[in-house]
Amino acid sequence: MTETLTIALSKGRILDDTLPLLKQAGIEPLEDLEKSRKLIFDTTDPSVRLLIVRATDVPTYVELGAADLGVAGKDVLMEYGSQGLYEPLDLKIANCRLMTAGPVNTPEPRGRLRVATKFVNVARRYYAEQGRQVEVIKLYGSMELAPLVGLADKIIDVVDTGNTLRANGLEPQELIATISSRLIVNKAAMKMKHARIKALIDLLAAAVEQRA
Ligand code: PRT
Ligand code: MG
Repeated sequence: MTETLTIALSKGRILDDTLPLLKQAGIEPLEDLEKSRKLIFDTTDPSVRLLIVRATDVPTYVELGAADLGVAGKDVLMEYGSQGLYEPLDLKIANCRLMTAGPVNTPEPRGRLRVATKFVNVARRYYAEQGRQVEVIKLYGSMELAPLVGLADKIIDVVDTGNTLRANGLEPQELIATISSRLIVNKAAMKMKHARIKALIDLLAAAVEQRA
């Protein structure tokens, strides 16, 4: 009997960069995921299916066992808290940096710093480690706008080229973490389906090596 495996992915850069790795591990979706509105896909391996979820929801699906495995950015994992998950492999894809950013040539305010971000847990931890008093403002997107309209002094966001920051008169400032996407695994699945999951991790690790 072949155990089934469910893998949670998000559309966009994670999907684009993960599909070639899965292909090398012998897993290809049976239809074009970007073109379809479906959220569950069969693959060339009849025992493997793919789920499409929001990037920030991948850890939830995997920790709670709705998916056995998933691919999530380290930024998302830092914010979610990954003690309920295994993180056995750095896929070295969707690389970027988690950074503070603020208006160009603007001195920091004297009092309490206001920081807008969707990474509120990361932000609180980062400034607490520095002993810095901050007010963290939760946003769900378009963080770059916040300093321009006086909502916040700084933002914390992921940066790749920095073009989005520059286009809005902001500059990258402090590096919080270098980010890549990780394979994550449900803890119970890792026990119950160990041989199967270990074999897939090994194939993906080889695919990552080959890409490097
Ligand atoms: O878009 P959605 O709200 O559904 O979720 P998401 O933004 O978390 O998902 P997605 O697919 O955009 O990103 C998935 C993962 O890709 C993130 O968790 C990161 O680990 C990683 N990644 C790599 C990035 C970027 N590069 C990146 N550049 N995620 C987001 N961006 C954003 C950045 O914040 C900026 O607004 O893309 C914009 C362009 O970046 P620049 O610096 O090149 O201009
Ligand atoms: Mg996005």
